[in-house]
Amino acid sequence: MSEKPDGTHGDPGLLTKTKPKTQRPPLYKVLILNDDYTPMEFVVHILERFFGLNHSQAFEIMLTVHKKGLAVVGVFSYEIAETKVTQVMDFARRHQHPLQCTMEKE
Ligand code: TYC
Repeated sequence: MSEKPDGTHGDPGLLTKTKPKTQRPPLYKVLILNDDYTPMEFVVHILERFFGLNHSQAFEIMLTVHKKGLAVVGVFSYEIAETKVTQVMDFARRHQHPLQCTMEKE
């Protein structure tokens, strides 16, 4: 039976509403990984510059990465996550630091 704009199927006496399925786009976590060479201040700067964190948030996340090995720095749509990873990797490479940034489906 064809669906009417009100979600019913023509006969007002029949309550056979079709629930509209709203598909949410998948989200991606962006992660920063620890290494032994990238200076702490450089990581803090990256977190402020590319992830809009304030200095104390950036410092805290940098310390988490330093102690635990990695941390999620944000959750984004695929395109935004990919852009952040590229920006971080390019910036780190240009400054000759081995910092690694990756993304992972949530
Ligand atoms: N471990 C680094 C150091 O001691 C600091 C660091 C923190 C590096 C976080 C990378 O994602 C990182 N200089």
